[in-house]
Amino acid sequence: MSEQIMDGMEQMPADAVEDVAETRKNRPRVALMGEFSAGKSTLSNLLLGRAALPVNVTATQLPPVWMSFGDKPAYGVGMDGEEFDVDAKFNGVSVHDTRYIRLFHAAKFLQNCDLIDMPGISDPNMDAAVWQRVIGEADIVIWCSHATQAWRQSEAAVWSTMPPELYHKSLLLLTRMDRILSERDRARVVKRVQSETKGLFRAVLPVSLIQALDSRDNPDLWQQSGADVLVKSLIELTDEVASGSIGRRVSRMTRVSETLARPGLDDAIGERVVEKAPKIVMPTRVRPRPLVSRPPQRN
Ligand SMILES: Nc1nc2c(ncn2[C@@H]2O[C@H](COP(=O)(O)OP(=O)(O)O)[C@@H](O)[C@H]2O)c(=O)[nH]1
Ligand SMILES: [Mg+2]
Repeated sequence: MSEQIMDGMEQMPADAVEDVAETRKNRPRVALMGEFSAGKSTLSNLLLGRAALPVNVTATQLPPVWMSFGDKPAYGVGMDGEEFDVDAKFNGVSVHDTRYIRLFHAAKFLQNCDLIDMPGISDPNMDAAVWQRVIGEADIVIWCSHATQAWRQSEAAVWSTMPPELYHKSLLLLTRMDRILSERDRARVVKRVQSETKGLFRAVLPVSLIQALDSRDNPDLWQQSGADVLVKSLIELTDEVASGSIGRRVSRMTRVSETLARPGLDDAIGERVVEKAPKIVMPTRVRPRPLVSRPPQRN
């Protein structure tokens, strides 16, 4: 099973790309959110099976990066809806004048859903409007939180401003679990966060993204990293959203008129979706798995 999933995260042969890109245009959109350096870009790279995004960007924050299946060149969309070319490293692209970057990869994982890598929520230089204007386009949120200081007040405060319809469709990832050395402490942090976020997420999932990146060819280590449960939960969730068994994006109808009025915006944003009444789905309980202990890292 893990092998199948890992296989599903490889790249596609070039001749198949166009067909697939055309067949399922309206994929569920998964926004990756959390504080700066919580592992959002590392998670995107893990899911895409390649270093699509720079990690640890310290000097300048990137605007939201919206990734879809395909092989078109990347481009930026300005605040006025105008599209412009960007280079592979997004040089000169600023969070202040770019609404989002569109990025395409023929990664099999992107057949399930689009991913939107969001700027960190805690950067004092970043206006909350940057992520607020994109969140209305998301169906699902994966919130990344450092396990060593998980679910800070600042995170809880931002999450409380999100539409409650997102709660049962969103996952809380405790990243950097490798930094917590004893199994007892890892279990404790998961339990604490589960109780503090009751009803706010579908599941709390502990993961070490670094371990997952290192263990793509080793099913046992892959499972111990937490990535196996994470990828399965995510595929289950995107399937439910895609099949309509749980509702799609909440503020969609209001935003459609807004976005249609703007010339030059990406087609995918202006598309019209018939809203379905959301069905209540009970949170899936996923038991945290013990992670492999690593020797303390010196740095
Ligand atoms: N030890 C450890 N480091 C991680 C983990 N996930 C991410 N990192 C590191 O944390 C830093 C910030 O990650 P990044 O993905 O850029 O965070 P972002 O700001 O949320 O996009 C990078 O140096 C990553 O290698 C993890 O699970 N364990
Ligand atoms: Mg990042």
